[in-house]
Amino acid sequence: MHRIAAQPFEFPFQPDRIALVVIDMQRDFIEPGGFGASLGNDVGLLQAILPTVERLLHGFRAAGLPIFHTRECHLPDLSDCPPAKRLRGAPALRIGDAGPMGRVLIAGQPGADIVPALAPLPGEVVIDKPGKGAFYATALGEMLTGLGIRQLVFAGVTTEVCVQTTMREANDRGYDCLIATDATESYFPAFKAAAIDMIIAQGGIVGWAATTDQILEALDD
Ligand code: TIU
Repeated sequence: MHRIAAQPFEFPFQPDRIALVVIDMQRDFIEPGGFGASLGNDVGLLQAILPTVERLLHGFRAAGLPIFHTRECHLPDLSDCPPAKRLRGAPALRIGDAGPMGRVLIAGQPGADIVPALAPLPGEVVIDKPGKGAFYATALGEMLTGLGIRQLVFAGVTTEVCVQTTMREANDRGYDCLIATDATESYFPAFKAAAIDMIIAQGGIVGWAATTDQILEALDD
């Protein structure tokens, strides 16, 4: 049995059953002028994890393990965007509005693309999702089942919104879930810390947490 040093205890790593899920590393969340900035957030905080996510991607690629990328985005006619999501609050730009990176959070627009440094390679799956969770209204669950995947390593943004929502969805579906603590980030450092604390509390009520180095060390073995 392979193991990854993790919190709250070692993660029982099964190399033939594990995949990496990189959540929403999109220009709309990470670059100025996108959705994240329109909500009043400092996107600079998120840019800091790009090299770490890249290292994690390289580790999974070198080990020949499956990689899934997600993008939060909507159809151009907004038919998959509930008014409750689009109209809430008073952002500088709403979903679907024209901004400096095209229409905000719309599939096919420059802002919805994954940042160039983390661009998916051929053979890696890209899941477009209308919700915060990657299982809701997508084929992710069926694809993972088809590949026999039972364990998921999570990276991406933001920790307490799309990463945590997806991790909770996966946990309820029976996956062993591990979050890479230095390959995820929030616009709110306290929320990132709290989300990770919540995941590993109560004997790993949602899953495990480990650093990228701890995960890569196990992949190297
Ligand atoms: N991807 C994701 O986390 N979507 C968000 O809207 N996050 C915020 O923190 N706003």
